[in-house]
Amino acid sequence: TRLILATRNAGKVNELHAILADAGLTYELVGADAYPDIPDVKETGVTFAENALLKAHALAQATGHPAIADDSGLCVDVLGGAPGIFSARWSGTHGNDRANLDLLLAQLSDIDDTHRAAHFACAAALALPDGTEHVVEGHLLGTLRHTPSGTNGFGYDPILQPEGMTVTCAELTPAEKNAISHRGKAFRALVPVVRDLVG
Ligand code: ITT
Repeated sequence: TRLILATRNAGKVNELHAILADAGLTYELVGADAYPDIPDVKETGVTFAENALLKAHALAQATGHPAIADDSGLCVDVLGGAPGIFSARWSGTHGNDRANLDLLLAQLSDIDDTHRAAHFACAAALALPDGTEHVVEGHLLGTLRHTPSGTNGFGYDPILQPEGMTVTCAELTPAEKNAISHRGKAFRALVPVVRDLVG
């Protein structure tokens, strides 16, 4: 069976491939790059789950194959959950990780260590061409540093220190991060759903 992953991020494809293989599931997993003629769907949802479902349904409809999509971001308690679904474009330009991180740190400059709780969230959705859908969420709780530390990962990894740790996500190896991350948890939670609905 062919399974489409609604992302152009090769790292995400590899990560999900490894998780499915660990679970003994052997699908032909292909990223959205395999379908260059299918336009990216507008992320008009107001939650991670809505956006993940929008992307998964669009790809399942367009390809005729089961599709998986994820939507993720950083939610800061003292900002009422922002940047949230706007994490990738918090500074205005989509995907400018450094500008996004710098703006967030500036916005939190007056906030002391006891009020810097935040979490990464990831919604992972599976949609079938017949309209069947399922969505799961994973979270990674932590606190935000005042200055970035570490060079691994991407996005807000250099400032999120997971609960119970003394390093940031950007100081973890990819395997260490996957084991605890919002995306790792969501993708692993999706495995039994894929087994049930796709077979
Ligand atoms: P897609 O092609 O898969 O849509 P994307 O990077 O645009 O990739 P995501 O929904 O995966 O979109 O991520 C949204 C933003 O949230 C991302 O740009 C980061 O700023 C932040 N983010 C999400 N997961 C993160 C993680 O594991 N570590 C650090 N930052 C993360």
